[in-house]
Amino acid sequence: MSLGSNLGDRRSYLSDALQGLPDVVAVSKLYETDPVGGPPGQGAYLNCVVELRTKLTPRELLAVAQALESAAARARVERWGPRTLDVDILLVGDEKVDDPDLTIPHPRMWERGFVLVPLADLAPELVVGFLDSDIGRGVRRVGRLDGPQARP
Ligand code: A4P
Ligand code: MG
Repeated sequence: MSLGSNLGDRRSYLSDALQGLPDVVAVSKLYETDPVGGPPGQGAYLNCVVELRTKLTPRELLAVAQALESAAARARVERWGPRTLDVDILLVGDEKVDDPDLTIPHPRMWERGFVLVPLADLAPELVVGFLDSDIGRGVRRVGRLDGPQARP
């Protein structure tokens, strides 16, 4: 799963989301990233990617993601606009979901440095062929999130 925030205390929103995710086994480094899409002038994001070992279904994971976003008091004002917290499901094993409200793998993940660079921390084999020389542009490492840094 991918976590992003570009409003308010970004680091706290990500840390709280991490605490609220079940069955976490690994967390990428933390990155500050230039906004992709959305209105001009929005601030930089903090992004990271989290690996779960879970029996939850994709739909149960979506419910978890949306509950975490609500807890962060995220207002859905504008697509791709600034947000306190965005929680996206990137991949669930080899599963494919193509419903109106849920698409897995996340359809835009393969072109996004703010997803692929942190994903490469956890699963470099997944991003082989996608990490071209440009993909890391606008993606800067800024340390780690506080909290448990569990490893598989
Ligand atoms: N949805 C469908 N598939 C999924 C999935 N795999 N994971 C649906 C999570 N949600 C999924 O999302 C809209 C709907 O997508 C949800 O209700 C869910 O049913 P949203 O979070 O309400 O809206 P959004 O995030 O503004 O739109 P969208 O299309 O999800 O945007 P993206 O693609 O997630 O992009 N730039 C940087 N640097 N860092 C970022 O983190 N994030 C975005 C959001 C744009 N630019 C960014 C970043
Ligand atoms: Mg989203």
